[in-house]
Amino acid sequence: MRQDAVIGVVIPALNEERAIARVIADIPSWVDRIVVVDNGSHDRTGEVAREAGAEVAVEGERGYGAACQKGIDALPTADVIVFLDGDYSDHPDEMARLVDPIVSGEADFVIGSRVRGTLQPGALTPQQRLGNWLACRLMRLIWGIRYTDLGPFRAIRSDALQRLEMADRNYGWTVEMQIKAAELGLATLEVPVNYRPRIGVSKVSGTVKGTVLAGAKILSTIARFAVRSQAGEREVS
Ligand SMILES: Nc1nc2c(ncn2[C@@H]2O[C@H](COP(=O)(O)OP(=O)(O)OP(=O)(O)O)[C@@H](O)[C@H]2O)c(=O)[nH]1
Ligand SMILES: [Mg+2]
Repeated sequence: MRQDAVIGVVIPALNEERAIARVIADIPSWVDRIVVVDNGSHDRTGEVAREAGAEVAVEGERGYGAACQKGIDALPTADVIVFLDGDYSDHPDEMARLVDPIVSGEADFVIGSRVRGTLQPGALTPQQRLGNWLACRLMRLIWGIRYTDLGPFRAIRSDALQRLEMADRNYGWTVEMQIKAAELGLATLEVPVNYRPRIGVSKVSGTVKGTVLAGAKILSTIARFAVRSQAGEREVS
């Protein structure tokens, strides 16, 4: 069934020259296109990715969401889009777990949950685990949805993704996708994925600034959508 669908992978990458070739090498051979979005790296990320066989798109605006959007724009003919980090924390060889429920028609959107899988020591910081837990708890209270993670390794049908009209340009991207998927009633599934410490220097979770900025953006995104959904409910009632 996978061969009947065009599968595209988007890898946002900022200064990942040490990790990116390994990420690409572990992507299953049934994937049709791999787009590494170089987000203004100062190292050889783009060249290394190209040498490893990926297409490279360049996004000048810094930010995880901006990079993901650029990758989507590069894959207009894909039926399924998989998002994967470029730091070798995720296990690309586990991609079938995410893609198979979509090509079989069971799900529109599949999130790899690192909490349900095996987390190697040090792969997620305590602050990240707390932040993820809190975000998922709030989403459950507000929207009644049961997510366990905001994991970056995820797959979605392209037509469903278009309907989400994603807008966030940085750290709110993953949570925005999950909230909008719930609001639109997408068939969503969580599957366990394993997670290991990144290769290279931590940019977000290992720094105080990154942790605070990402945490604040995730919580403010939840608050903004909660207010909007309350207002929407008042309008219809
Ligand atoms: N931080 C950050 N990452 C970006 C950006 N653009 C692309 N990325 C990539 O997005 C992915 C996730 O970023 P990471 O830095 O791994 O974030 P994290 O997993 O929360 O934290 P660490 O792995 O500890 O740095 C990586 O593949 C980055 O290279 C950007 O503007 N900022
Ligand atoms: Mg990472």
